[in-house]
Amino acid sequence: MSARATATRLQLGPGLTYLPGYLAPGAQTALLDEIREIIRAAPLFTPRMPRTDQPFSVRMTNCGPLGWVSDMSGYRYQATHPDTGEPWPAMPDSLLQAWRDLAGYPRPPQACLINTYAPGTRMGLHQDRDEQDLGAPVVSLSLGATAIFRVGGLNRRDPTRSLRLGSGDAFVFGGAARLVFHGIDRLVAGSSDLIEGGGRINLTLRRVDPAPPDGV
Ligand code: MD6
Ligand code: FE
Repeated sequence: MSARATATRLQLGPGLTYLPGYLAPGAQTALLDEIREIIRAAPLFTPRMPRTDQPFSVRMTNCGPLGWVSDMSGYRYQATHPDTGEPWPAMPDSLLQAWRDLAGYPRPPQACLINTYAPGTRMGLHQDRDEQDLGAPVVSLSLGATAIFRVGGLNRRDPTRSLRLGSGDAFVFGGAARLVFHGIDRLVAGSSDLIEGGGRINLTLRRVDPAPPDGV
């Protein structure tokens, strides 16, 4: 994947890095093809909120040794698809390369959560805190329609700011920002024709297992 190693890295705050246009158009198409292949092997599922059983509006799948799932029994990582019971497909080299380039962390990612958005879907304000290794960042890559991404602070009620995440943009949450609240308010209609129907895909690469005692 021809990621732009020289992409602009905007430091939005301690631990928050935004790389607009990190993936060149050809790299976006190549990655989208790889994601479609993964979805064929590990079909999209609709996660449900623990306790309330309310469905998410976003449909998901994963690749890598572990995948993030959510249902009545809670949020967790597991090695198999919740519907098919099969192991998740392998993480493509392009994603491992993006992690090496952006994470600044010596161990490889263990999970890539693939979130798919149709127009009209959103993702409520949340923290990513189901990983035991909070020393590793979360690396996000977006494809397709631009999303209005809201980023706040460590408390749900902290002030937030909004950012437009476009196709090919990368975002890294780490260090002091690893547990900030964030969410997707909406997609911007007509912003991209990479994905038919104005859809969007977001990939988040994560390290899950506890860090060894030496901190790496
Ligand atoms: C999304 N992203 O962009 C949702 N989480 O669709 C996330 O929830 C996210 O972008 C952790 C780190 C970066 C992210
Ligand atoms: Fe998140």
